[in-house]
Amino acid sequence: MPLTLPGRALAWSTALLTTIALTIPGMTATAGASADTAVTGGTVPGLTGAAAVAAAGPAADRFRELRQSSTRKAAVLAQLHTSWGVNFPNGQSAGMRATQSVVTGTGTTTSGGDYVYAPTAIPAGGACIEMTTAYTPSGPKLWAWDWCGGRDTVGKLTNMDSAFLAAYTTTVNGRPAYRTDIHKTSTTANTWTAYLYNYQTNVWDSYFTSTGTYDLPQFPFGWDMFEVYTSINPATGVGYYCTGLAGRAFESSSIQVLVNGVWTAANTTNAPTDGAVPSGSAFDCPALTFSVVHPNDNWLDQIGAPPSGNSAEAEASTNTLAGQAAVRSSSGASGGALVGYVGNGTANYLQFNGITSTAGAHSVRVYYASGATRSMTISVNGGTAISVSTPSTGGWDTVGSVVVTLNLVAVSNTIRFGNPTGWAPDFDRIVIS
Ligand SMILES: [Ca+2]
Repeated sequence: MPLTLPGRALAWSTALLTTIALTIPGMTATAGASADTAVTGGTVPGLTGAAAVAAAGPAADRFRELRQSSTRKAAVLAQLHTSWGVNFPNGQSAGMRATQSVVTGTGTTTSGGDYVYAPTAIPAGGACIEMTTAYTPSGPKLWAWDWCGGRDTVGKLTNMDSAFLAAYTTTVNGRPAYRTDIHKTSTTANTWTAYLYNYQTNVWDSYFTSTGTYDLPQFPFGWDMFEVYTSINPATGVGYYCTGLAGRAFESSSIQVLVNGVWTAANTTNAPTDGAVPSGSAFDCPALTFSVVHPNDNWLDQIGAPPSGNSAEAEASTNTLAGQAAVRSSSGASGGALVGYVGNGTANYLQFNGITSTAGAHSVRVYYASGATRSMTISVNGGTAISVSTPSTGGWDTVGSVVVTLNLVAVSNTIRFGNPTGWAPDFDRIVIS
């Protein structure tokens, strides 16, 4: 199983920066506090029963077979099935919430028999419902999988069309995302209900309810993960999905678990990762990178570079490292390196040079590692510097990020990072959208 973590938002306004969205633990980006108020509104539209099963088609058959090894067919065994994320050990929690990214636009239909289930999540404690974001040959779908009572099928399915996106998603870390809540709703029976937050009415709408005996005792934990079912395209040498979903990101953020009746941020105890961060090659997609944005309530998986993003490494030789600023190796960093010793005086700074852009406000994600909460200043093209807080990422080799909005010019820009009064975090890279 995989991992996930979300982001939060801060409002910020200067001539240079207009907004800041932190991808640090604990905050809910745009949903705000109201998203965590357990108010039940209406019911999310969708197909149920035979209609849901029919709409899922082969994607449902594959999904079922992935979990039931005894019934796997030759076609399934011939393909790679793997996953990674966080898991929720039984006894640590009994419910989960997460903000799950949605891939939109063209290129969301898989080919070559591939299926991507990401994020897909089920709480600990014998939960009956797994909420799955599925990319299939017939398009993207959201479904509630019913894992109880021997039914083991898709219980409800919603096509992620424009109406769904308008009501049930908001922009989190630059991409659409829905927020789901799955928890036990009967104290006398094993009854679970899944909810989605409705951003038009600002209440939780119910999605699906299931009850009965949990059918997967071989998995004594829940999960929130990136899962794929793929085969290699002989023409490219990589999984079909790796090309079809190139540039796409899959993120789970603001993961919370229900601990003794209280919603708590997922952490390394109640939501450990499924082992070390894997390589993309292990998923038949060398361009696929996995990262824990924050342990362990935010994970982010990215296939190649974002299509509109302009990524620049802090350690690039074209940058200016002034004063004590220096490159250091870090296995968890993009390119295997970070730039440290920035700040603690104006002489020690990191400046990105020649950042190409169109004129106007751009969202810029700054990736950094910091074992402590620090801050950084940012100055574009020699302009007035603004200060941005950089919360701890949990370790000096653990990369997290913040998003700032910078006003850039055409065509070439300098972006300088520093801190005149204290040490800044160690910088990994920036991505301009
Ligand atoms: Ca780097």
